[in-house]
This record gives sequence, structure tokens and C-alpha cells, in this order.
Amino acid sequence: MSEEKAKNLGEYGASNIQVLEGLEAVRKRPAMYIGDIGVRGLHHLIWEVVDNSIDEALAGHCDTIKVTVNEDNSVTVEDNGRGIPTDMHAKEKKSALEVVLTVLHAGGKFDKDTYKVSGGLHGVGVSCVNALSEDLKATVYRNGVITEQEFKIGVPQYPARQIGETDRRGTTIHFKPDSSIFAITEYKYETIANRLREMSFLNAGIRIILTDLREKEDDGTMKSDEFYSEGGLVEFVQYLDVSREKIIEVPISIDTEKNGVPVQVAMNYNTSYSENVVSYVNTINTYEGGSHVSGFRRALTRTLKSYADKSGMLDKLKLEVSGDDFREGLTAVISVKVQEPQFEGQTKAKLGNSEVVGAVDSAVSEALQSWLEEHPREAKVIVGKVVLAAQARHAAKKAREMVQRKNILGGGGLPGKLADCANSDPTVCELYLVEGDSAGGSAKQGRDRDFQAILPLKGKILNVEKAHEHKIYDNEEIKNILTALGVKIGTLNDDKELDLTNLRYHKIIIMTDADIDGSHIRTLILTLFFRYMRTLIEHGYLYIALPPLYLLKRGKDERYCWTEEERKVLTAEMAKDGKEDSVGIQRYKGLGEMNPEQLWTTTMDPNFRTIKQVNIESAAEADHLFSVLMGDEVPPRRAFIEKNAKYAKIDT
Ligand code: 0RA
Repeated sequence: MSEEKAKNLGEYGASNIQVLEGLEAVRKRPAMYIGDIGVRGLHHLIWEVVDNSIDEALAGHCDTIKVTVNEDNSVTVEDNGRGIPTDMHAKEKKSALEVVLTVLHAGGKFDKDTYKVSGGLHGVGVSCVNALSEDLKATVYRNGVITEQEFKIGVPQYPARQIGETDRRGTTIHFKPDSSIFAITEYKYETIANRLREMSFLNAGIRIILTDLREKEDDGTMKSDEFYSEGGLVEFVQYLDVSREKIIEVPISIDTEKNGVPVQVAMNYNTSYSENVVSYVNTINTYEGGSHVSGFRRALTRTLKSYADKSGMLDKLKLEVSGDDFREGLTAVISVKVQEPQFEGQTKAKLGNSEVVGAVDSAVSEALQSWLEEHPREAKVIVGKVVLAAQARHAAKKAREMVQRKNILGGGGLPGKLADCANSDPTVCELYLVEGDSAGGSAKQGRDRDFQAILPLKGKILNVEKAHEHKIYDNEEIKNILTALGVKIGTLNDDKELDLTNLRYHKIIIMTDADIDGSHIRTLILTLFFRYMRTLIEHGYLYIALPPLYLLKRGKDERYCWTEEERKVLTAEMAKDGKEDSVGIQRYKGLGEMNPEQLWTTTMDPNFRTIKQVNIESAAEADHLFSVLMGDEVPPRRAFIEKNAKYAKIDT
């Protein structure tokens, strides 16, 4: 341990060198414990602390968890559980509380009865959070007394001490992430809200309240949301499908255990054409699927097929029914608990444990079979939908073959609207998908034609949410995107990974206007990629261009701003003499207002531009947003727009 660190210890901490060396390991290699030291790792600290309270709730001792983001970006997590034990450990000569907070993986060892599974990066214990916090304070309300202890970078500042009496029970953990470890220390409300909402669906009956003390609502109250789900996964499916038109009133619900694997599934069918299966292992989202999803699909196909065969509804159908047909318009949430999960895949978001396939398969086939027998009317509606899907898939295949034949006959050339780049090395090439012909024209003039290609898109591209696959092959804009990319048509919406052998660009950059229409078009394009070319997002090839919002001018001094904050700061800076009204402001509503040079400098020059990489989480969120904004059902859309009206306004 370095001298400098030793100074930090204080007298109390110095007597625990061994423990501190454990926490030192966490500080040396934080990414090994929490994934990374970026925004994800920062938020991971909250998930870790909340997980402890959730465990206490799942053990039946707590029903409310409050999460508060404080003004200084510290976080307080409060629960009404039994409280972390505070009694003295005879051997270790310190309190159980201190052991839990300073010994790696000590969290569960006092309570062997509760069923706990540690998932992937989760479950590393609150001691990791402690090690990575410049300040952490634990307050325990237990057996009538209040006990507290404070730490700095994991080092106790004094032994746990009693500070008063109380009627309440519970644990409060307040921590401030260490700014010398985390590159970014600002918490994102939406990220926290999305995760807590998900947690409330995955753990029915727990109330989770989120409050942000950094931000006030328009009416002066603090920004806050309460997440509570009585119905769990069934409500999760209803949430995902809020604006889709269901074909069955109540989702099918499965809650069972097979070979020691707890399996929960909720599913429903809607009139859309896409499949939306969301899966979790130990409450961690497995974006890339894996063995639990395979087991589910296998059971679904086999059970529905055998039911449909028996019903005779497939007799008239001259076509073969495929697995895809059973999943058209399906929305499902799968949640399993696995003792020792193996995570694989590009982003470690795919479950590898092969024993889980069989467990989920038999759980789902048994439950689904009895559901079908008990609901003959609904079963018939589902089989009818499958038959339609098989017919439409056939039509799609024909359309696809037509397009491919045309491509071959017509030389299979690139789209006429594409201004391609000279370089042919995909790893350095970029494709800009640009809203509108006029901005497309500026981009063509402004670009570096060696490695930047431009494809202008006319108006709104097809809404893939509401169109069946074969419609996609009729749509000029989508055809152009696919041909320009070099992605082989025919592997869309398939189990197989998209074939990237002929992919022509490793950066695909969506560039739209900074207004409502622009964000609409961006969402349409995001949805196309999310639904049909997810592999490209998983590889990190998809980006969003960020054009500036303002140009400030005073004499020859010209500056661009990307945020409102920046505008304020720069205006003041440019008006050193205090005459802010002498600074001219141009608000960019559309890309077309910039000339080619401006577009190059601000948005396309790799040395100056900012582009935002699209990740699967944000794409999934966009997909949900999208179904809310553009689905068939009006009421949720109105509610959504009203709730977010003020954000929409900023956008215009
Ligand atoms: C171990 C034993 C007991 C409670 C907890 C851990 C506990 C930990 C956390 C972390 C956040 N909130 C928590 N609440 C409880 C209690 C054992 C007993 O009382 O018998």
C-alpha cells in the first residue's frame, strides 16, 4: 500500500490492512468488478446497491425501495428491510456491518436461507461500491437503534456507532462515486428510471421510488417516478405492447420451476408482423438471447405445431409452416434464474448454459399445452395468425427472389442516388444516411469523398413496425439502404446472423434534422436496423450524427453550440464587454440551412464532429418509444406525447 493511501486510512482503517488490500484490488481494476469505468460502470454502482435491497424484498422482509439522486450526483438507496446486522463479530473484532461493506462477496454470508443467484457482473457486493466511492455512509435502523458508519474509498473512518433510537427498520446507503476513478460522474435519470421500471416488472410487488434532486419539474416539484407492478411479467408484456393491437385479451403466463431452474414467461400475440422477445437471466437483460430463448422457441414451435396439426387448421394450407411463422406478432418476456450463469457473445449478453434449454423447453411446453386446451377460442385465433404468417412469408420469398433476380439481370449495381466513396476498405468507409435531397446535396459537396459515401433518403422511410416483410422489398428507400450497405437481402428477420461478408461500410451514420420530423425519421431508421439488422448495432457500426443547434456570431467570431448550456456559456464569453445582444444567434432547424463547408466542419469532419454510437439498449428503447408513438392505439400515444411535450418543444 502506498504511503499516500496509508495517510488516507486514519487510525481506524490502518488496523485493517488485509481487508483494505482486497478493496485496493477493486480500485486497481474496477472494470473487472463493475464492467467499465464509463457511464455504464457509474450506473452499475446503483444497480449493485439496489440489488441488495431487492434481495431483502425477495426474502419477504421489505416492500419499498427509495432511490434518490442528490444534487452533487451522489446517490441514496433506502429500504425498509431488516437492516444489515450490526452485531460484533467475535473473531474479526468488527461489526457485521463493516464486514459486509469492506469484505468482497461478504454480503450474503450472514443469511444462508435466502435464495440468491449472482448474475454476471452483478452480485459483486456492496463492498465494491464502497471501494469506488469517495464517500459512503451506511445507516441501519434495526432492533430499535440507529447505527451508522462512514467510509472514504472503502476505508472506515470510525467503527460502526450507535447514534440514536428508532421505531423504523431498514438500511440506507449513501454514496458518492469517486471522481478519480470514473470518467463521467453525472447520472442519467432516464437510464436509472428504465432499469428500475424493468426491476419492478421482474420483481412483482416491490415499490421502487426514484427522485432526482438535481432537477425540478415545471410546477416546482422534484422530478420523481414510482415503479410498482402487481402483475410482473404479464404487465411487462402489456407495457411493451401498449400501443399494439392485441389478438388475445390476457397474456399467457407461465411461472414454474424445472430441474432447479425457476422459469417465468409471459407472452401475447398482436397484429404486427415482428417478433419481440425480451429475455433475462437473474434479472440481467440478455439482448443476444441464448439457451433460455432457444428452449422457449423450441417449445413454442413444437407445442403450437402439434396443436395446429390436431386441430386440422393446417390441412388446407399447401405450404410448409416454419418456426418464424409461430413468432410473427409475438411479444414475450422470459425470465430465468440460473445458479452459475455463463455469459457469452459479442457483448456477454447471451446465456450459454446448455442445461437451461431443456428446463425452459419442458416448462413452456407443459404450460402452453394446457393453456391451449383450456382456451380453444384463443388457440384458434393464434393458429389462424400462424397460417396467415406462413402465406405472407411465401409472398415475401417471391418478392425477395424477384428483387434478387432483377439485381442480377440489371447488373446488381449500386443505387443511383448513392454518392459512393473512392476507398473500398469497409473498415475505414462511412455511409451517411441523410434526410432529404437538399441536405444530401450539401453533404455530397462537403464530404471527404475518399472514405465518405452519401445516401440521401426521400421523406419518411417505410414504417417496418406496421409492414410485413414482403413490403420491404417494394420500398425504394429501404432497398437503396440494403444495396448500398451490401447486406444480402434474404437474411432479414432471421435466426441466423446477418451476413456481413459484403458489408461496404463499418460506420453507418444517420444524419437528420434537429426537429420533430428529423427525430421521427431517425427513429424509423433505427427501428429498421433494430428489427432487421440488429447485428450491425451489436458490432457497433451504427451511429447518429449530431449537427449543432446554434451558430453564434459577433463580427468575425463564429462559434457553434450543441446544447442550450453551451449557448449560454459561449454567448457570455463572446460578449466580454457585457453586450450579449450584440451576439447574433442562428438556430439551425434543418441540415439544409448549413452550406457544404459548415456541414463538413461541424458534423462530418472526423476531427471535429461528435457522432453518437447506437447501442442495443438505446435501440431497444427507441423501438419501444416507436411503438408508443406510431402504433395503432391512440390513448397511450396521447398520454406519452402529453407527458413528454416539454421535451418535444425543446426539439423544435
Ligand atoms: C444479511 C442479513 C440480514 C440482512 C441483510 C444482510 C441485509 C442487507 C442489505 C443490504 C441493503 N439492504 C439490506 N437489508 C438487509 C438480516 C439477518 C437477520 O436479521 O436475521
